[in-house]
Amino acid sequence: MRDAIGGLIGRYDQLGRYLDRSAIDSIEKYLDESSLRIQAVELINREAAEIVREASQRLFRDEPELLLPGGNAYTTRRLAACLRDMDYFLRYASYALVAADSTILNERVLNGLDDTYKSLGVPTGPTVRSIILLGEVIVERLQAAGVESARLAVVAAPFDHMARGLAETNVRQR
Ligand SMILES: CCC1=C(C)/C(=C/C2=NC(=C\c3[nH]c(/C=C4\NC(=O)[C@H](C)[C@H]4CC)c(C)c3CCC(=O)O)/C(CCC(=O)O)=C2C)NC1=O
Repeated sequence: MRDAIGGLIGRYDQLGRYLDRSAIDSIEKYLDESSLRIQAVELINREAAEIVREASQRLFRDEPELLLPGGNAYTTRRLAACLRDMDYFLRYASYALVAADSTILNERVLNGLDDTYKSLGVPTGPTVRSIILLGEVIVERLQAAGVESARLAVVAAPFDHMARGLAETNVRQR
């Protein structure tokens, strides 16, 4: 597991170089964003269950056939697996948010996920959508708490990363 500062220092160490202007700029950016990252993670920790519920309700409102016979989230067992997956996405996004580094998402979440989903018939499109909806619900709650919209790309980033990663492996293999 890597974080933004550890990764940056590692790169400069490997080159045997002092931190230059661009390194200092990235560190300053990281520090400027840090209170927002903490605020987002605190929100997630406090409201994880409601965030998953809200995002899943939006998903099933848009795609009600998932819950009907023949749908992948049909039966309580599969619905529970779907909500659990959303909870995984949310928890790992919170780690990536404090780390300011999305590498952990590749290693722990995305690696092999597409194959698992294919073998179980879990549809990629709606799963990608569930990830984006989780990010949207959090962004809306932070906006409601008074955070400027322009600063919220940082919070959406890990969700975008997972959504893109899952959508891309899917496109590549088709
Ligand atoms: C921490 C990293 C991690 C992830 C991400 C993960 C995902 C994951 N989701 C699974 C199943 C599943 N995932 C879903 C998800 C959905 N079905 C839908 O229609 C919706 C679109 C969607 C929810 C948004 C479902 C329904 C299953 C059960 C499929 C089945 O057993 O038939 C499985 C198969 C094994 C199991 O059921 O536990 C894995 C490994 N496991 C992990 O360890």
